[in-house]
Amino acid sequence: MTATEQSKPVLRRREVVARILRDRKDALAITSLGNPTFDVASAGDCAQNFYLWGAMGGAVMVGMGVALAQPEKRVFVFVGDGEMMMGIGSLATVACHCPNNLTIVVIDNEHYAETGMQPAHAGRGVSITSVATAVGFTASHLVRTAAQLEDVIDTLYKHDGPVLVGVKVTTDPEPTSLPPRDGPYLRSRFREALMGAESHR
Ligand SMILES: Cc1ncc(C[n+]2csc(CCOP(=O)(O)OP(=O)(O)O)c2C)c(N)n1
Ligand SMILES: [Mg+2]
Repeated sequence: MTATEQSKPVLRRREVVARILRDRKDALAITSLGNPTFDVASAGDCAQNFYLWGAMGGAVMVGMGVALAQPEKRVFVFVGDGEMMMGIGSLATVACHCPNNLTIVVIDNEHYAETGMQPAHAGRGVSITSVATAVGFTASHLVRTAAQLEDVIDTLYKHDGPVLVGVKVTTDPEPTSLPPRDGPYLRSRFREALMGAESHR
């Protein structure tokens, strides 16, 4: 395989997210705006999902708060590479707090797909997984193939400490998959799933 072939992503984002969440049990999922929200909804909308329809750059910090408040549950944050770069400093904050149940999955298409596929940092030599390592993550992996994804699944669910995995995916269009958009409804649904029906009274 040539260097050019190797650098062209082959994984489809919907398949990657569906695989990661296949055996999620009671794991929680926080998503960044746009396509990562659609990926997670496509894998199965449920009360354990909390979608951020805005707040670009904030998803990792929301996920860290949930992880610290729910130490018995695995908390996944699915973010785009653009979102992750906007909130890149949040990785340092995660490393400082070191929640042992937080897993960040960067769906890295090297573009801002949602707004028209403008080229982003990750396609210009910026390595998000290297930033995670540099700030102190003890598990940070780059995934380019289905086999590499299988190799990290256990780590994503079981690593004792924050995990970041960057998954290089294609820019191929995916089918529309729109979950509920109503913020108060999503908040109440998520809270009830964690704390019971009386929690918001
Ligand atoms: C503060 C802010 N700046 C810009 C936008 C516009 N915007 C919405 S989604 C998006 C691109 C997100 O890219 P990425 O996180 O990589 O997700 P992708 O669609 O590529 O999967 C942008 C720039 C926004 N919503 N908020
Ligand atoms: Mg992107």
